[in-house]
Amino acid sequence: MALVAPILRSTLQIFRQLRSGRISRRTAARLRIFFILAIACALEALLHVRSNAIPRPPHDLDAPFSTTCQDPVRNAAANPRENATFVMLTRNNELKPALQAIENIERQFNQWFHYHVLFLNNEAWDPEFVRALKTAVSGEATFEVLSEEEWSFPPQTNVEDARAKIKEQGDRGIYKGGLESYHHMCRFYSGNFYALEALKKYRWYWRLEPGVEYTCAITYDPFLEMARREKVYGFVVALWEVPETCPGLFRAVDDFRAAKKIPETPMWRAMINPSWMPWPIRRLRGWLGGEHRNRNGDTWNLCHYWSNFEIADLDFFRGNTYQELFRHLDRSGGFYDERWGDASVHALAVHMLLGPDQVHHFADIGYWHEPFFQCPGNAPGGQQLDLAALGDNSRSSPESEGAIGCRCQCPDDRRRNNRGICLNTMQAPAAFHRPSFVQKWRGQYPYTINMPTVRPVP
Ligand SMILES: Nc1nc2c(ncn2[C@@H]2O[C@H](COP(=O)(O)OP(=O)(O)OP(=O)(O)O)[C@@H](O)[C@H]2O)c(=O)[nH]1
Ligand SMILES: [Mg+2]
Repeated sequence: MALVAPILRSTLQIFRQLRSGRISRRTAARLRIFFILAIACALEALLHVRSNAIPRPPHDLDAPFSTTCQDPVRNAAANPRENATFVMLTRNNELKPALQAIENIERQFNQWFHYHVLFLNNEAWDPEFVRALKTAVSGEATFEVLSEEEWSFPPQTNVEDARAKIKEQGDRGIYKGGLESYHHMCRFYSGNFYALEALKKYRWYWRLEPGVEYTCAITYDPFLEMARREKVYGFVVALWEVPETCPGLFRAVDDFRAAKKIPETPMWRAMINPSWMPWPIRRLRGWLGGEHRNRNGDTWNLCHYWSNFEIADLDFFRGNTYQELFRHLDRSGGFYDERWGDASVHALAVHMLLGPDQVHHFADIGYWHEPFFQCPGNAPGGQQLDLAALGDNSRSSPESEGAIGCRCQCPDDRRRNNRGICLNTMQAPAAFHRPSFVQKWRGQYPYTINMPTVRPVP
């Protein structure tokens, strides 16, 4: 207060003198200082924002794996299966959507490649479920029940307090925040799944959910291509997180990053909205904390990969740093005090620990998890009409310019029904071709930013 009053008095005096047209030498000097300070602050803020810019790589680092139909029978015969499995966490009462998802992935992919499917449940399996799903999978299918520790609160949790917080999130209308089982699910997929005994022998996993639909044929082996191109994490849809579910998550992850001295790479910066506030105010905001804000006063842009689809190298999650990160988050209580989602935890970890060439956007995969979809459309001249394995083409969407899919049945003419802002922001470190400022301003984000080159695999 002692400082604010004289500043206010001087400001008033300056205004009075400006209005009267008679500016004293003292006021002129004050004005000069004021303008110099204002310009310095603006320049510093500009420099801060510029220092967070994502450098453009010399060429695109992540092209689609395929841009036409291929012969799936030949592809399956040409290479042994990767050390990989599908994983579906589901409940007995989800028999119908689980069966639908399995029949769909079998028709679009697994009828040729016969990968194993691991079904997980937190309760004893219903024999009817097991019988129906086992019959539907063309590879091997196994059914596991999670242990109490794998599907519950972390040790040392005050369960009563945690339940009260969950109830309070439900009362506030936070999306699925009031469902204890949903919190367990998010915690499980953030930290416990990769350590399961039943998954130990596998290196790769493809996450499947009941009710999802693959809308195009996948005629090559995504696991094999991930391995060949040294990719670690693959996704189809990138979106904004629901802000109310995780106000403290970004701070917790960034504090971990800073404590471990993990550098702020372009990948990490792709998750950040740099603050336009001048340095002292920015640092003050960082010190005071606040939702989605780190200690520098910058905020998370809330972008994340929609983890209901995920093809990933499990060794990434099993690595020491990811496990330490999970333990750090688990100890902080945010999986229950808030409703931290595994999608955001994975995405922040991926952007903290991986390089831009290790993440893959499956732009050629058609995928629908209510309410969002991506559908690449049908590649002109690339539909392999004489290939018996792909069957009849009569129900496919028409071929369209620039499309890269195989035998897709897209829900409508659009390639996706979610805005491409997060996709473009998160892929910027890998993208030589990017939308221009004008395109961004008009909201025109390309469907896939790294087209059309498919780099040959050595
Ligand atoms: N066994 C079991 N599986 C669950 C439970 N809750 C969720 N799951 C599974 O966890 C996965 C994610 O749950 P969803 O309810 O689909 O969550 P979501 O995809 O984040 O949210 P939606 O957009 O509503 O689908 C699905 O495979 C569910 O079947 C549970 O209590 N028990
Ligand atoms: Mg779901």
